[in-house]
Amino acid sequence: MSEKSKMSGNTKDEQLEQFRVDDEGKKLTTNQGLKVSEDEFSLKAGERGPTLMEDFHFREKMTHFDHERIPERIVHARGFAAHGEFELYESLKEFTKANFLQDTSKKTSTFVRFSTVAGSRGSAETVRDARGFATKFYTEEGNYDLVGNNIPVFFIQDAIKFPDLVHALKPEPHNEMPQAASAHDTFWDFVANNQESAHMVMWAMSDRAIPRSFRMMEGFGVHTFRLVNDQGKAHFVKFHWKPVLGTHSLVWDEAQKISGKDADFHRRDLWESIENGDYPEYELGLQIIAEEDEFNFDFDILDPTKLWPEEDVPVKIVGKMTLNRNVDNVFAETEQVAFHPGHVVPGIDFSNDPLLQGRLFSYTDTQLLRLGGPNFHELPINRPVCPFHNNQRDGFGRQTINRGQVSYHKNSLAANTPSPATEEEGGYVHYQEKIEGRKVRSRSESFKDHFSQATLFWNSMSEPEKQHLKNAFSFELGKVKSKSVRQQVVDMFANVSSELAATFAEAIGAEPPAGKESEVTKSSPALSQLNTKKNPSTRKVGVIVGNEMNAKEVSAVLKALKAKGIQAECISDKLGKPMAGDDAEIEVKHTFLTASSVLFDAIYLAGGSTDAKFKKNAMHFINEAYAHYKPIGATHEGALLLKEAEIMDDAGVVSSDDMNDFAERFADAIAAHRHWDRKIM
Ligand code: HDD
Repeated sequence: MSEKSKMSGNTKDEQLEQFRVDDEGKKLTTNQGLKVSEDEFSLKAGERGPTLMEDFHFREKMTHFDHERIPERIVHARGFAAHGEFELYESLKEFTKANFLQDTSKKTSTFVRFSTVAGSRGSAETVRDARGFATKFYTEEGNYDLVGNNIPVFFIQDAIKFPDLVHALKPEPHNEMPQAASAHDTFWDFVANNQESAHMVMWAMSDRAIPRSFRMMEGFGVHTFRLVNDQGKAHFVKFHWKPVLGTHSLVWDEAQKISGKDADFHRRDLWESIENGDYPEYELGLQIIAEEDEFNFDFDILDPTKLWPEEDVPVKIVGKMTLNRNVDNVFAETEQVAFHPGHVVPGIDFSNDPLLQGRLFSYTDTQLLRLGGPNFHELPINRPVCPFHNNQRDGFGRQTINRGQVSYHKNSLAANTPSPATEEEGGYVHYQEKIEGRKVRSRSESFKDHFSQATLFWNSMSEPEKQHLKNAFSFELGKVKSKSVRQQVVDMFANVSSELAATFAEAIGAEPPAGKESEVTKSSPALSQLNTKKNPSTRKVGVIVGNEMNAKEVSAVLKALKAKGIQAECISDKLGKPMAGDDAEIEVKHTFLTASSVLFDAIYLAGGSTDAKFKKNAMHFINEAYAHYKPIGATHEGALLLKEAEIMDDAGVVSSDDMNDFAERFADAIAAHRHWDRKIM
């Protein structure tokens, strides 16, 4: 293991260390430890003769290779993960007895896997989709998994519909198209015929579904859970992760282009940030509702298609997670990690949300297939950092060597051990909720309002965000071939907003929607990304440099940007150092062929001499960045290009002869993320 990857005091990291192996500098052996003398040629009867069965090395090497793949996750197949630590700001003793939420001096190791939902393991990452945000806390009382998404609500209300939802969303079965996209008939047919999906569809069509980075998206536990304190008192809770950098998105045209230019855009961003020491941080937030207030809302708090508006139930920020180490091996860690919403610790309990209840079955079931048997908890990444003892034995890949003759409970031969722990000893006791009812297959009346919060979401959007929603619906339904499905969706979303439905109806040639305007006028400002934190830190600027540029002054600008955490990478017509004298800090990392404006947050035209071809390439960068509302800066001869593009005084376009003034104003423009106030259709 490299020195860098050691995290002192991180209990999970210390445990993983026992399993790490460095092969570099070692002799090649078989899996039995036998040193191998030849690895290029199989054993043959004569140089030109047939290969022999007795070539055990060939057989072992080939057999292992033949079995290297495991089934990909049925959903969330495409994911990327990192290790981290969670620290608590204040004790939550009042609400929960969970050990890792008591003591502010204690750090808990975590492992987070981010993912898209629909695409296969090799699909592009900037597609329109929800993102998984699954966190494993390795606590002293066992693993606690918060298996959430970056969208706070879900498409359906009952887990029994999950296979239908996923069948409709995934590529269509007859031709396996389209990959990692909801823009097709079966998904929208499902939506129109399962109208509880309305609220989440609004989120999925919004900018939230095309995040700029895993580091800049929120996470939500979605369901209502319970916190239980040491007095046995319970509160309802919703979990939030709030990114310290704020919540930011791509624009659709950019997201599509990135899918081609860099299918690994999000994992690269996460990986590089951690390698650079720009550790992603997320604050943990709780919304808490007293049990007595369960029925004081105009929605059912057990309904997973509903959020709790932050203005009504404030988010209490209680701690922070920092992701500070990349994995050593993607398969061993990211691929083999097994999350489960049912992995809880004392002090955290479930609610009767029917979606959550079904999830409690599905996750173990899927791991049995995916990870090949019941011993997946023994894989290094899944092992708790506390000891575990029970009477479970055997099965594929068993690693633990349980000693002794007893593997049953109750017994006398081992003094009835391992024995259940009392509550005082840390034994998990389920919250004793009183339940009365008839066995029924039905939806509660209180789950039947599908549109109010979809309208709340619409009402909360800024004008640019509303425009993006209109465009997204027009795009997605424009790809739907069935006229009937298109019309059904128009009529459905007329219940959310007639303005929205009328706009996309026109774009897709559907009849204007029938139906009346929603009566919901409430909005929740917390839902708009325009109100998020604005921070220039870790933003990436593409610096276009020509020959004989003023390297000294440009270096000063880059230094000033760096001081604000902004990263600059130079682009030109060839790699190396531009003919700029001897300033070592200007090094061209990308050419016009290998870079693209869509891979940067902002473009800086740093001047220097240019020929016609160079100018054409630079103009392409400028026009594209402009169309994606990105900050554009220019100094020296770069300002001439701005003039030529006729965008000199436009929103988010900065130029100056004074380098200090320029760096300040350009950094502000970068912090703003996007400049919507441009005349772009
Ligand atoms: Fe799920 C994976 C999140 C509903 C069944 N889910 C999975 C992952 C995340 C979520 C983040 C990837 C974990 C990882 O990185 O390994 N799922 C959610 C959220 C839901 C949700 C936030 C709604 C609130 N899921 C849901 C339902 C079911 C499932 C209703 C089935 C009843 N989910 C699965 C699964 C997966 C999974 C099939 C696939 C791989 C895995 O579990 O480990 O069992």
